[in-house]
Amino acid sequence: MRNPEKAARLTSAAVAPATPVSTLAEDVRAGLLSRPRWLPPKYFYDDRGSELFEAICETPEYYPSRTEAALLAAHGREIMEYARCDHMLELGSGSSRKTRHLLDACDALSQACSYWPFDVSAQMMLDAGAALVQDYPWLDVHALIGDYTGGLSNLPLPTTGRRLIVFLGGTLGNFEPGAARGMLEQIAALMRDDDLLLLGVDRVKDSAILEAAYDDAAGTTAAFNRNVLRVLNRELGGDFPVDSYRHRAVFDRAHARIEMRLAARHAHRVTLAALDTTFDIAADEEIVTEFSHKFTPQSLDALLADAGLALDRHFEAPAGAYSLVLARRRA
Ligand code: AVJ
Repeated sequence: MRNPEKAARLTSAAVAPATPVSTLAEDVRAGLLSRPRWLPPKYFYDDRGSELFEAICETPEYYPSRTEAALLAAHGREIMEYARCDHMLELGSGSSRKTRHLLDACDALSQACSYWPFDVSAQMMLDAGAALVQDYPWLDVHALIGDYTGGLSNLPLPTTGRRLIVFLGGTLGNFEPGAARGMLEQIAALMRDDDLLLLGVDRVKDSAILEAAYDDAAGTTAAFNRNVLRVLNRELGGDFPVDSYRHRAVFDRAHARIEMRLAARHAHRVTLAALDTTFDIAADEEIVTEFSHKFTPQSLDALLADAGLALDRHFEAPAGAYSLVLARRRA
């Protein structure tokens, strides 16, 4: 066990993108000038959006978060005993709430490790980190502030010690297949033979269950979806009539993905002052705001293999509703 007196057990560092990350203005111009029009889902997560997402996780319809948490609670000890990691890097760590199942397992196993959360929301990470070093006297937290879509090659990880890379929440599903493969290849590049990836992904299932999960009766997901227009209005001097958009969530079985869209109730013109551009939106025209890809054991295996990874352990929720997998680099 580490000496609790050890000085700075909570550190933070900014991580520069390895590849240029397009700006909000660039993404919005490209997306809204395309057909169909689209907006990247990462812009959902301003403070209001993050709150709404936490509220979505509490809705009866949105099962992925609680199902993943149950898998982590049930298998956390087995996973950490098997991984025996010295360093745990988590992509998109957010509140690190679910990660506590893994840290509790380390505690129970008297197996110390250091934790490297990597996320854009610095304050959320530092608040979570302060609570973690308080609750786990043996833990060091090194918060990495940045956008993991800008690449992982600049991460200041220790060169020695076993790594466990954690990517939870089904967030890999937001990437289109090519980008998902690219993300996994970047992760594989951080791994040596003894290192592991812990990945959480949602599974293909009945369309009604999937569509309900993305269109809850209370309208929380609808508010989350519309919130991206508030972000554009605030950040780009826009005049989107937010309430003139209907929320839609459709499961496209051919692409095995949920598509979230915003549909205009009537025709209108939108001006984004910061882009010095106007857009004429037709009645019932849609803006695609998120893809959430769902996997089968076969499609997950194939995606991992394409990225040079091999499935090692598979923890499945009842009825195959969700998958938590451990993968290692393919020999
Ligand atoms: C946090 C990205 C995994 O795609 O299921 C929840 C976000 N979108 N409800 C998902 C989300 C609509 C969520 N991820």
